[in-house]
Amino acid sequence: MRRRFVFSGDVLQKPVVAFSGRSNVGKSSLLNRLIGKAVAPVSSQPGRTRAVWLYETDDPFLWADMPGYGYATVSQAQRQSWLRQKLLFLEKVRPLICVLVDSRHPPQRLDIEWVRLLEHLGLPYAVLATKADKLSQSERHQQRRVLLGAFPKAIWKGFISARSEEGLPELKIWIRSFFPG
Ligand SMILES: Nc1nc2c(ncn2[C@@H]2O[C@H](COP(=O)(O)OP(=O)(O)OP(=O)(O)O)[C@@H](O)[C@H]2O)c(=O)[nH]1
Ligand SMILES: [Mg+2]
Repeated sequence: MRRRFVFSGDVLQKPVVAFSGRSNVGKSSLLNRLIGKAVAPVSSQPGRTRAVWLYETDDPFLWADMPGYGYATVSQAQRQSWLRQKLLFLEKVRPLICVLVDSRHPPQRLDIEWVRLLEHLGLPYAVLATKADKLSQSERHQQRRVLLGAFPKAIWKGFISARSEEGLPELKIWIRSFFPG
């Protein structure tokens, strides 16, 4: 890893892949696995990532870890401030977005609203069903159908696990192919 910095509204020199989703869904854990180093702080308490953090590696693009949405433990003022920062980031940077959803639950209202916002802005997005290590075969089967129905416009979909590393090689290949150096 070369450096990490908070998005401050400046123009960036490289394209960006960004990880978004509900608080605690596993964004920072996934980023650490993909980069191959524990650079992003992880916590079992929601609301750990408190700004849009950018990570520069040897890849020809930047990785972005975003604050989560959807947890009442975070104050209303804090949520508003994160939302403003996230909107500025989406509009100015126009990243490739990965929307992480918990594979054990059906998509939540806030996930659907987030995806609608991305579609409204014309941003391409992938849907990653996280913590797949916790799914039984029958749950996986069921969830596959639910996700296909809920996110027909996603340009890539897959089950992933930062714990077992399921799905990560394929995801890495797909992200890298999106940004040919
Ligand atoms: N079983 C399992 N647990 C995971 C996985 N990925 C993350 N976790 C756990 O989920 C919790 C939240 O992980 P984070 O990576 O901090 O989640 P986040 O989405 O970045 O959360 P915020 O920054 O608060 O929005 C931690 O306790 C992780 O250990 C996974 O693939 N499998
Ligand atoms: Mg985080």
